[in-house]
Amino acid sequence: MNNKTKALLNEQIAREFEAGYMYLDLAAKCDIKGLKGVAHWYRLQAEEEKEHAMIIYNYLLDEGKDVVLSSLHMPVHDVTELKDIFKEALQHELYITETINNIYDNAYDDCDYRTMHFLDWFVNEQEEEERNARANLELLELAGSCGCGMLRLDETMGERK
Ligand code: OFO
Repeated sequence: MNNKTKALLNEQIAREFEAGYMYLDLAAKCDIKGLKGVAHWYRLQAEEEKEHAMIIYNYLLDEGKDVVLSSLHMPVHDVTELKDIFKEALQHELYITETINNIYDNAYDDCDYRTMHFLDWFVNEQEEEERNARANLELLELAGSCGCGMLRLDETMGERK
């Protein structure tokens, strides 16, 4: 693994924690609106992001590389409407996909097959992350503006295990 890949993986640890931080923020925004199910969905997502960060953290250590933790930035903007919250989540996942692809490019250029193999999991995961974020937007579209629809959406998202 070259130094650039090592630095990018270290930065990605922060990106994943930031994603978790963002989802916690979105959870709070939904909770305060009474959307407890959506808040639950985002809380679980925040946990998942922490796991993603730890997968990279452990990979670096397993490879005998230094883990260098950096400051976290709050990635979320000032959103209050549920549609904007869902869009924000999708935009963020698209951004995370770009960052993963960028590390992959670097590993590819360096013929770092082990890191490419390691990153394959993240490439697949990002496909799922984007799909989930789009599915939430579709659910919102289906719910429409009536209270019953929103209640159903909240129940559905609250069932996430
Ligand atoms: Fe770590 O997948 Fe979302 O951001």
